[in-house]
Amino acid sequence: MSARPENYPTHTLDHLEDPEHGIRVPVTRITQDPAPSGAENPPVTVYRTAGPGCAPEEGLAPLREDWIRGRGDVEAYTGRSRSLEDDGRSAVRRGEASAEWRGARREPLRGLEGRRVTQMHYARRGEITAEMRFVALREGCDVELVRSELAAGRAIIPANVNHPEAEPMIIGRAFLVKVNANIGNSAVTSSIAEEVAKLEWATRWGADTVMDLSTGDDIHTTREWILRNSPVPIGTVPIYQALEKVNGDANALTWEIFRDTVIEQCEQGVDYMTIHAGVLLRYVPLTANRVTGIVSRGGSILAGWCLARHRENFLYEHFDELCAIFARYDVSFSLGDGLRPGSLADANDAAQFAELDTLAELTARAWEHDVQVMVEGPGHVPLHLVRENVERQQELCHGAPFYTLGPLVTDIAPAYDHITSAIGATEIARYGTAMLCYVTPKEHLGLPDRDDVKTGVITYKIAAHAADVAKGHPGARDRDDALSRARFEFRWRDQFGLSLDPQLAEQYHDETLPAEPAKTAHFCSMCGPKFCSMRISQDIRDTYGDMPAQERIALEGMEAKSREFREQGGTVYLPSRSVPARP
Ligand code: IRN
Ligand code: FE2
Repeated sequence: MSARPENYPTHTLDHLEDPEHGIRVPVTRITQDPAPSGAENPPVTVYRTAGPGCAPEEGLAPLREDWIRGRGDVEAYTGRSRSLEDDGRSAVRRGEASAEWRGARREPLRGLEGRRVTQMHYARRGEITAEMRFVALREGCDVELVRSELAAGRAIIPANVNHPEAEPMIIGRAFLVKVNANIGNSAVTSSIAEEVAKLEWATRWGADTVMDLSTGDDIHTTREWILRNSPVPIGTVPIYQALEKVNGDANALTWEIFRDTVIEQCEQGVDYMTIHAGVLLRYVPLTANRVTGIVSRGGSILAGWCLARHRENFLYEHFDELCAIFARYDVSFSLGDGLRPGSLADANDAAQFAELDTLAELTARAWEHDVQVMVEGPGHVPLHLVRENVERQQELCHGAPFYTLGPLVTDIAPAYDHITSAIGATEIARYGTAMLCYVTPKEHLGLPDRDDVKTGVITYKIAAHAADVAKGHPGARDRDDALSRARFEFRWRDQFGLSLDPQLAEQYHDETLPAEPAKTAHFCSMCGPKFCSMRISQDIRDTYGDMPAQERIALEGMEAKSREFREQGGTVYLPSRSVPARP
């Protein structure tokens, strides 16, 4: 993998600058050719998640370190991670590659006793942090909007004080819709080096956050390498690691084991954690008659624990202690939807909505500690029931950001569930969901490989972007307009460069018109040179440049097409291979 993850020759790494506050936000600049008239086409600036790139053994520069220490409310201490160091940074022990950690070793930081070092806390006190300025520049909005949304709990900046490498980003309905990509090893098929490569790969295609769902050996080491290399916030589901610590025996889980696991992850720098604290003992029977029962992994672990011990979920019972821990590292809650529906039949049922009521209660409790919160959502939901999910969550949880897994709008398309879920994701984002958890083509079938990760991320970028445009987010359509102009002016390279997957677009184009001159030809293989609607429209524009009435254009356009058609001998389809490339 190249150190600079640019996707196309017309892409370069650039920066938006706030020199007064010493803030530089990496962006991708996409340059364009001039129009046929000779007029300049300005470069298009695109939100970038891939960071500056780095060597995996050295990690990224700690961008936020001075900001965090400069606030004077944290202390360095000898944390748990220190004692786990041999298992931590020493080497990549499995997989083909073996690499020594060469980067800096830092003591973990935490808030001073009694201090809340969360972005929500600063926002509520009226303080503008460097993280907020970074985000405002990145989103192209006023920093006061960032502060007030954070203060109200309607947005979060996941930013653990021990993940200074991360570039601040914001999750909230007033901002661009974000996409999360899950990665995670399985003992059989993946190595640490592969997980770091997956992280780079996912951010290269635009993942805004990454969740490390690793299980099995080397879980601590894998996470360490991922964090030190990640320019995006990292999320985890700590119950997975806690379960490893008791050798997979859910009944042996205790609050203490869970708490220590959480602290270990706080010290490493995990930015947000999925906590399935809404799976209450009394809700479990509500799933008994479902078609697919409990499909959440974390949800089923906790439901099993509650039933076996006939006790209330220890995450619910100890929730305030968890809040106190999160407040000292600025870890955000992602309140897990352990009872989410796993089939259309189970959508919007009593179990799902009972849990949502509890997640709303927990949101308010976390806010009392100034801890940032987002709330997780479904799952599988038929299209006509999707909107109700986000509206209900927004109302009950007082606007806390919603973070959903799809939802899939049909159950009949395994191998295409990136699509079934992106349909639901677009709908739910349009009505206010702030972040979408991607689904890959391997959902329900197996572990995603490199291609699946890319397909999942791009599919979800489409859903998120479509929602941004539909919401009328300022400037959201700029890239569409630039690409459409490039298409209209037959600037093929610009079309590729402006697209989400430039190489694939170019490859598809070249499959039918491989010759170099075809890149500047005023047609494509879909219609051929004679019937190209874009070219005809251009001819119309040339003829009636001063824009007569709409009817006139339409009429002339139809006449022109009809003329072309007759001149061609009235054949509807031309074999594409017979199309001569223009010099
Ligand atoms: C997102 C919304 N609802 C669930 N998710 C994601 O699913 C969550 O963020 C995490 O990545 C994964 C947790 O799955 P389980 O443990 O709930 O199955
Ligand atoms: Fe599913």
